[in-house]
Amino acid sequence: MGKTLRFILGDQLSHNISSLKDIDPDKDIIFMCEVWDETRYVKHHKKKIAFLFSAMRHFSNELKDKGYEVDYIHLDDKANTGSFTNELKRAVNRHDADEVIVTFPGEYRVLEEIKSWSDELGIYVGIRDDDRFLATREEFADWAKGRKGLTMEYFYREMRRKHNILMDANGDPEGGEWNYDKQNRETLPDGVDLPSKTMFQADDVTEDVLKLVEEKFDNHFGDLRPFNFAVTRAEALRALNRFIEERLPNFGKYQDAMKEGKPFLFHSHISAYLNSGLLTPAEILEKAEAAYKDGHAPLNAVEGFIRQILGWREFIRGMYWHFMPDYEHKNFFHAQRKLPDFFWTANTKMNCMKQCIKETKENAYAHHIQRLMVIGNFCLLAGLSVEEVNEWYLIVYADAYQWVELPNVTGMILYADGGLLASKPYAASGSYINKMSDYCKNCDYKVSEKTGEAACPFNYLYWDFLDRNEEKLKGNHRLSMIYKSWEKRDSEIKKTIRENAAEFLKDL
Ligand code: FAD
Ligand code: DLZ
Ligand code: SF4
Repeated sequence: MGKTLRFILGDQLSHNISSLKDIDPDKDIIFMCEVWDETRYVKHHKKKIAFLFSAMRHFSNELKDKGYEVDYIHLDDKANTGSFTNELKRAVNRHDADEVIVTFPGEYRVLEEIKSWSDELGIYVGIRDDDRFLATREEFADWAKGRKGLTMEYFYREMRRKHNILMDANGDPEGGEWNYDKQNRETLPDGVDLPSKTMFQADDVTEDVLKLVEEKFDNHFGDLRPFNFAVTRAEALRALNRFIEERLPNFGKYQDAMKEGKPFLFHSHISAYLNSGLLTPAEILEKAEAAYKDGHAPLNAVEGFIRQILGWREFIRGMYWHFMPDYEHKNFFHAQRKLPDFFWTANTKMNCMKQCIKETKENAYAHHIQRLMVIGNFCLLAGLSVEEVNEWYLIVYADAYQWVELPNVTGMILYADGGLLASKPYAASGSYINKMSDYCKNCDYKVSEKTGEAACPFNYLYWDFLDRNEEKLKGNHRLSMIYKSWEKRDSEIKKTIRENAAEFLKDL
């Protein structure tokens, strides 16, 4: 028998990953590679590349320490051909392997590449399920079958039941309700003590990577330093434990709040660790539920957090595989406007956009409401190109892989799938941003003004968006009240709104 190559992709850094199960340390070789293709299919944020390369290198060292043979190709190795397929070919020849085992990837484009390997290499290529997710693709398809609409809330309830999470002895949801969102919309009062973010010192491995990124990816978006991400499982676990200890009790209450200069608030900041495999969803859910059972965190906080991971994250992945590859080409509103320059520079008079983009540039992170109700809302209202907005979101966040980015962008913020994921567009005027943040008080625009030069652009863009897309949206019963109030508007005001919006969009 020849040798087996166990190929670990950059977002598969889990010691119990399916491709490593039944590994024979005497004969099998673990293969990992840094390749140009993956760094350039979109020009990822510098911090994202640094995080992933450092985490990959640490992971490979841990595997070596466990006694496995690991063949690790560095980006700047002279013979590196720059693609998964060609690097795998070289590895197969080097080791005279007659079998490749890989875990199902996170992106459709990579799956297509993997499917070609068996023919390309002329050997057996085994693709194993990614069992780090709680719902398999088949389970999602079964759940979706025959349903008129796919609603996250119902999927989530099914997952709660199936995995017995936050359920009482009678099989009812803990506390009697499935969802405590009504308690989770508080604004952040002045003087609330915010825990510090968990930060990690760069070691020699990370320093090498930071130098590599400085040298090779200087023209990519984002600030590389300071760099304080966790890059090992042990560090990621420390970040998770501190979240549970210090932030989770307030997570629910302030989940939707935004504050200038405070990017991290009571969120967990674990998505990059979770999506790269340093943490698993099952262990996070277990710790969160235990915090409720021990009386450490209230139900609204724990349920809200569990819903993000067991509900939204699993649902989003299910939607991705259910609707790909068509999903990538959806553009319900035919949105085509070019992404404005300030998405890269943060140089805009709209303070909410400025702050959220600036923090994204600094940290490769923004929390959900910043992504959804500020930046995403603007993209929707301004009719920005679906393709360019997707590319931007895939570039700028350290947690972004297409399986999770695409449904959040095409489905959740842009409604470009025509309502497969959301029952109505998440469109809002400036008053929502004003209610949930303190951005408006430092803005050149006035949130209280609806039209005119000083008016908040979100105000007239909101009505202009609804007006522009009336044909497509007026049949949506969740919007009927809003359209009724638009119809009642004075025609002069409507005209001014349309003119203000046209003027603003022309100058974008
Ligand atoms: P917390 O607020 O602490 O939430 C806990 C966890 O729940 C997150 O770590 C994440 O794993 C999960 N979660 C919450 N909401 C979602 C969601 N909508 N979809 C999937 N998982 C969710 N998340 C990504 O992981 N990668 C992305 O590329 C990504 N792109 C997004 C783009 C847009 C337009 C929007 C609106 C959301 C996007 N999200 C994405 C979801 C969410 O914003 C991030 O998961 C979250 O902000 C990460 O920060 P956190 O770890 O502090 O999350
Ligand atoms: C995102 C990324 C980057 C930037 N570089 C690599 C790499 O060099 N090698 C690698 O194995 N993976 C990388 N990744 C993650 C892959 O893009 C990811 O595994 C696929 O998109 C599948 O989800
Ligand atoms: Fe944003 Fe409008 Fe508030 Fe300015 S006034 S911060 S543009 S919502």
